[in-house]
Amino acid sequence: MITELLNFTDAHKRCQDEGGILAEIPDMEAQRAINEKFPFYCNPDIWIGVNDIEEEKNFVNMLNEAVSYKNWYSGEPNNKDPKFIDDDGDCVRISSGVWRDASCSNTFPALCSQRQTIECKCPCSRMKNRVIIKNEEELLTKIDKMKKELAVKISLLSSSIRKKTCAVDPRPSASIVGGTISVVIIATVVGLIILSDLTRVINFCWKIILKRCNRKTRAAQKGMV
Ligand SMILES: [Ca+2]
Ligand SMILES: [Ca+2]
Repeated sequence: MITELLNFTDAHKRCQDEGGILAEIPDMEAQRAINEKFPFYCNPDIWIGVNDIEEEKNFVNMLNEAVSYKNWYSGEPNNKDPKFIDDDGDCVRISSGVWRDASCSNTFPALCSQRQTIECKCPCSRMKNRVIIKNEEELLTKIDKMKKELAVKISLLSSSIRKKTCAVDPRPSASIVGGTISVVIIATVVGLIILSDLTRVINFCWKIILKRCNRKTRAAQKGMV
């Protein structure tokens, strides 16, 4: 709701500034709700998003669509505004809970809706601050500037972050440390495997030695006999 007294055009612009448009009343239920929220004995008339500016008696909403629900006061629309005799009545206001066509130059509060406008059917919040650069040189300068702003200083990254980001680590210490750690890990694993089987290896060798000793002993005994 725009409470400031504005003419029809300015009221619509203000609604657009708020992200909407001058509101259309879709049905009787909505009209009743509005009349309850803004009782006529407390408020002046209110602009709504209905007009016949383009074609007389062809009342449309702010998207230039035909208006299905209408709530005219008896005798309206008459293309007249008692306060502006010389002007046409091409813009619609709620007055005492019903509609009157009135001069668009008149000033009233306005009822806005959040419906998007024809000029901005895409997400308005994103398009609102867009900057269009048509000059190629200016565009390239802007891209270079953004690159510098977004560039990451690789030298400040830790080695783990470098690996995650696939950034090359040019530091000699990184490759030396990495190589040393790899060798230590491999040596440790191999050592553990050997240690775990060492007892079996010793027993196996000891059995072979004993067998050979026994054979030699038996051969010697046979020779003596
Ligand atoms: Ca009219
Ligand atoms: Ca009228």
